[in-house]
Amino acid sequence: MSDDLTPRPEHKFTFGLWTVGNQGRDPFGHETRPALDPVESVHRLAELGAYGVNFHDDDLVPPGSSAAERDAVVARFRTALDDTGMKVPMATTNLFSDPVFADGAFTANDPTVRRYAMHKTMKAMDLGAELGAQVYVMWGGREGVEVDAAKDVRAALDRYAEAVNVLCAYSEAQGYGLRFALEPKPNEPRGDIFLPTVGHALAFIEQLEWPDLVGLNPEFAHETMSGLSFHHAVAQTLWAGKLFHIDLNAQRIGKFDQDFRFGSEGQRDAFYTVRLLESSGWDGMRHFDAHAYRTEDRDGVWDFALGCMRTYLVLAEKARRFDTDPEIAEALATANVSSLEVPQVDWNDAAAVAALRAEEFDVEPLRGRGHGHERLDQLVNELLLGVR
Ligand code: GLT
Ligand code: MN
Ligand code: MN
Repeated sequence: MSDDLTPRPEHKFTFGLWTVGNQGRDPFGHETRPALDPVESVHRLAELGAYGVNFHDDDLVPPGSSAAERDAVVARFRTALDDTGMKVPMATTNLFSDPVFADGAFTANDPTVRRYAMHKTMKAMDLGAELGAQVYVMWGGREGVEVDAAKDVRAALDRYAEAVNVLCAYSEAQGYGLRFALEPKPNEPRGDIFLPTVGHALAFIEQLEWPDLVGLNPEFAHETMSGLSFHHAVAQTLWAGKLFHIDLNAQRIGKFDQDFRFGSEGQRDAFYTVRLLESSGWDGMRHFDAHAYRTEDRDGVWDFALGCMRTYLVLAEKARRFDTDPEIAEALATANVSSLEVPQVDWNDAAAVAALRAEEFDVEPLRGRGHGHERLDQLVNELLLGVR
């Protein structure tokens, strides 16, 4: 049965091979699910209505494969894509699992490790471009420290920028035209990771050789971990013209890296995020970087994947209702929300700036006014709880 909550390719939902393929291993326990064939993931996700899949180099081509083995894997995967119509909009590199990256990849103290990390990324970019990827995510999971004495942070940022510049140069030279999306994360697996938040990463981009080629891949869980608002992070990324990709999932503040099903926690932040994405006209992928609970078998994995997509569609529907509900419109007017869009002073007009300085204000009537936020917020609550 198909309804408004049935995912369809036009919704642009994507999953990483590593998400549905997650086997439930954690720092304390072994795998609870068998490995999943990427070809099966493509077929199952297509049946559920997804648009595409993304991967790390090692998710698709097992490390250590010969050139012939690689080509065979890619050919079989391409057949699955062709059979299902699924796309590969994004690709990335695993620069975190191999112990060679224990001290970092692009920011490892050892120059050979840094060169190897750039080389591995170039090969992964070849693979991604071959399968149609247009966005290249860079999550620097090992770019960080536990021991501050062992790393010069400013030198590490120089080397991080060097790597991004080199990879931009490679993409342009090959004619790949990739847009790079840096993914901030504050901690896990390192004690402190470089570029820990959206704000840090946005500032970093401005120091690069080709800032226009580089944007962000913010993740719900990563901003939430530090107690920050994901919706605000995405809004600022959009405002800067830097939302190149997005990782949707769920996370509770202060907990370990949970990567839960989208909307399973933080539903209000998820709602405001979906409303922002839908109302901004952003045309990127609605990508889920999450995995099923460790308690789940294969069936639970597909319940998880469908759940991510359905919750997005539920929240998009709630956002439409928010925008058409007359009582909410009235409460928004009371809160004077649209007035924030009106600029007050042209800073290029010296007379206007001087006039502001000369202006006299009677602010007394502005004090002690009610802004109606309680009523507005309760209306949002009731909308989300399904009683309006
Ligand atoms: C890893 C990480 C994610 C990143 C992925 C891309 S891999 O699962 O936890 O947040 O987005 O490298
Ligand atoms: Mn995560
Ligand atoms: Mn992520």
